[in-house]
Amino acid sequence: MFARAASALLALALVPAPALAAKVIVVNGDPPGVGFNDPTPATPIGGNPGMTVGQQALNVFQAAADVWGSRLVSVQPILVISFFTPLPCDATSGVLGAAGANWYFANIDPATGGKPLASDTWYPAALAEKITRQDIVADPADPFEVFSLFNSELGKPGCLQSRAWYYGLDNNQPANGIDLLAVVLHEFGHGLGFSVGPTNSNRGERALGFPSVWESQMLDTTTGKRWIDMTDAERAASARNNLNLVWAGRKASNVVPSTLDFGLVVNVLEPAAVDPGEAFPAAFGPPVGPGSLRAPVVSPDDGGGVSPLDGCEPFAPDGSIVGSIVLMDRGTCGFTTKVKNAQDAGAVAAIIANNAPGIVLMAGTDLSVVIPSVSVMQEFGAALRAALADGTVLANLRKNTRVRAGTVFNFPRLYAPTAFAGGSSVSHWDTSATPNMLMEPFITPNLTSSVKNPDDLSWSLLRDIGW
Ligand SMILES: [Ca+2]
Ligand SMILES: [Ca+2]
Ligand SMILES: [Ca+2]
Ligand SMILES: [Zn+2]
Repeated sequence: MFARAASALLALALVPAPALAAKVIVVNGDPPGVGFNDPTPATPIGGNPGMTVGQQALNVFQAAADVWGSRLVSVQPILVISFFTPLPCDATSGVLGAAGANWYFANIDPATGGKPLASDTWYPAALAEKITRQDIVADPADPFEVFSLFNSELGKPGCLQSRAWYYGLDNNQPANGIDLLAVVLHEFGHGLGFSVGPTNSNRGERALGFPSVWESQMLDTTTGKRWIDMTDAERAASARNNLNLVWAGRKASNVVPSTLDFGLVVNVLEPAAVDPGEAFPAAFGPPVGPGSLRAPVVSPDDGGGVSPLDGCEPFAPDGSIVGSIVLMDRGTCGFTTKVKNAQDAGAVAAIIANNAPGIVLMAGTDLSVVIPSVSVMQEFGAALRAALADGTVLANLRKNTRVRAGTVFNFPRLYAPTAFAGGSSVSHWDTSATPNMLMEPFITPNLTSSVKNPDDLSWSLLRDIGW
């Protein structure tokens, strides 16, 4: 994800037009035979009537453009140059797409009927044109407000070869399909302004010394400072302050209760000295129910393998686990294997402690899992083990009706893992948001085509920056 920072430009006056839904125009940047011009015959699928792969791709992009266009208001058309091109990829993981504002503008005077931009502040091109109500041309040969790239190699040998783009418009992709519509909606979101912009979030440095329009709404909940008030070093540290960097904009915060589920918490009842731990639901098995699941926590020895605490081997069927919440470490085997081993020994729930910093979300499918399971952070797992070493631990696993998943102080978290991830850190929602949001850094299977609450938070963030 990269974008140019243009230097400040002077404005052109234009005749104002009435406020309308924005027109988002997809510009096909592909050469003959590739991507949008791929002539390979295709069968209509999922509401997409295209008869070639290229036509189906164009239809998906236009659908994404229409979703965003119907939500945003601007008298200026938004030109999105789009390409299918090889992006970094291997057999099991890869970059699906990348996008950004094609230009950032600062200090543009408004046209008639327009409004001024905050001074000395970078705005993504489409938003700058919306607010100032004019076409801002930095380079007549490159008039696009948004650029976007999509991986042309997906599904080919060596690039996520077991997967394929799904061209339907109904979010109904098969298990191996990647919903192109969701990916395009996500990438267009970046291009329209879901990005910290020209501020370098790795080093905290600003382009030409100006903050981006994001910085006044980015709050570090550890220091209580906003990015706009930080030094470069403080911003770089905040970009790595896992779970403690939030979007403090009012519009996004207002729709948190209607959009995000309650968070999960492990409350330790005995011993009282252990603080509660945030918990993250597994993708398999039943959800944690509405009531409290109260039980002793145990950490039984599984008798073998790489570690006796990893739950990868079946537990002895001696009845000692029956009715308990089983604590296991992440690693060595799949999450469903661990939870199934606990279930088979009579556990009522399972807690998997991460073996690395940050959050792990437990993926997997196993319809025979009938007990709820959650992951917790490494530190909390260590606190539980320390308490177990001293004696009995009694806990309840429940929804936290005071905290929405993926928020602090009701502000949604931005993705800020301890190990900075270029292209992912800062300019996404944190993965702890539940249900999964469109603008999380990794695609998830159950996204809708809505960018608005109560399905999604991305439109509300864009409203916070002036859309
Ligand atoms: Ca323009
Ligand atoms: Ca083991
Ligand atoms: Ca999530
Ligand atoms: Zn992204």
